[in-house]
Amino acid sequence: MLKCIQCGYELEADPWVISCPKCGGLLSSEIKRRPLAISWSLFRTRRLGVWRYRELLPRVREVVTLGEGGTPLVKIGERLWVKFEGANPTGSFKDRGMTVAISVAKGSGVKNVICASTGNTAASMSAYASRAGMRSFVVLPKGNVARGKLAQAALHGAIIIEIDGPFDLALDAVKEIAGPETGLYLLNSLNPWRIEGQKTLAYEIIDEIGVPDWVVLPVGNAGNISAIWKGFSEMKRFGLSKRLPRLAGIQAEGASPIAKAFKEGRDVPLFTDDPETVATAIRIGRPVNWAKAFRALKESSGVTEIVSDQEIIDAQRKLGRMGLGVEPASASSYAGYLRLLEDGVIEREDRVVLVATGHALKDPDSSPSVRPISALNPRDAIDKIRRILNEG
Ligand code: AN7
Repeated sequence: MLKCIQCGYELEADPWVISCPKCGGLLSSEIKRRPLAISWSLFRTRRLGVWRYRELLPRVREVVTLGEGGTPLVKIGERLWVKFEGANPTGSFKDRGMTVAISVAKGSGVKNVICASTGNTAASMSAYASRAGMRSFVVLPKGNVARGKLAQAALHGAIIIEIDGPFDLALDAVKEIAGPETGLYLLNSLNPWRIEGQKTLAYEIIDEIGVPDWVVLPVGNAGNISAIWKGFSEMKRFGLSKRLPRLAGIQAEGASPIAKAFKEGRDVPLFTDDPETVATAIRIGRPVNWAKAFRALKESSGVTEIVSDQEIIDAQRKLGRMGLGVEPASASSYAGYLRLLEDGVIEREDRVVLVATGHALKDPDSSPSVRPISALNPRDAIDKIRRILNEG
C-alpha cells in the first residue's frame, strides 16, 4: 500500500504512480501488518544483503539483482564504524534501491527507464536496466559528473543527455517526460520503491552491531536519509530492535538547502538555484525528498551540519590513509562527524556509524595528484627505494 506523507491518501501499490494523485505529495510504501514470520534468526539463514529482508520489501515476480548490499561495516575507532557502500556492485548505495525498483518495474513490463543524476544514480540505474534487458536514459548536469560515473553509464549502454545547468533542472525535465504515456519509468528517489531498497542499510547495521547512537550521512536529494530512518523505524515498530538512533545529515557549504534551514529551525529548505561544491554527487539546490528528510530529522532528534569543500577533501584524505577510498560526498560524513564531535553534539562515548555512500574510484580527479618518482632502470628504482627506507 502506498501512502501520501502529506495528505495521508492511501492507494493500492501501482508502479506508475510516483506522487500523490490527490495533492502531488511524496508517496511512501507502508507495511500495514507485521509479517508474521520475520525474526533475526530467519533473516540470518540468508546471505547478508538487500534481499535477506525480503518479507519487508515489495513482493516482486522476479528479482533483478547484482548481489547488492551486505557491505562491510569497518571499525575505525573504539565506538566508530564506517558503512562502506562503495563495495556495492556499481560502487554506491544506489544499488540497494535499484535492485528493488528495477525488479518492480520489470514485473510491470517496463522497457525504458529514465533518471536525472549527479552520476551515481545514472551508473546504478544503467547497470540494473541492462541486467533486466531495459533501455536507459540519463539526464546529467554537464561538466559536473565525476569521470568514473560517466564511464559506467557509457559502459552499461545508457543514452546520455547533458544539460547546461544543475541536477535540479535535469530532474525537472525527467519528471515532465516520465510516465505511462511515454512508457519512461522514473527512477529518481521520488520513486518509493528506491527508498524500500535503501532502507536495508539500516537493517544491516542493526543486524551487525545493533542500533548505534548516531548515524551520520551526506544529504543531497535526501532520499537516503529518509530511507535509513524508515529502516530504523520499521525495525523498532516490528519489535526487532528496541531503540532508534539520532541522525546527522551533512551538506556542503555551497549546497546546503536542508542543513542551513534545519539549523535555523525553519520548516522548509532554503532552496538555491546555483549549488556549488567539490562533492558533485550532492551538488543539489532543490532536494525533492526534503519533506521526508525534515520528518526524519525531527523524529530522530537529529541534527544537520555544514562542511566546507576543504573539510571534505581533508576528510577524504584521512579516510584514504585508513584504507578507505571514498568519493568527496561520502567523506562529508566524516567531516561532519569531526565537527559535531568538536562541538560536543556527538560525544566520545557515543556509538557512531558513518555512511560512506560511494567509492573513491568514482571520482579519480578528486584524489591527490599522482607524483611518481622517476627511475631510469630497475637498479635505479632499487636505489631510490633504499634511500627512502634509510631516511626512516
Ligand atoms: C555518493 O546520483 O543524487 O540524499 O543523482 O551519489 O539520497 O540524494 C546522488 C546522491 C550521497 C546523496 N552520496 O544521497 C544522484 C544523486 C553519494 C551520492 C548522495 C548521493 P541522497
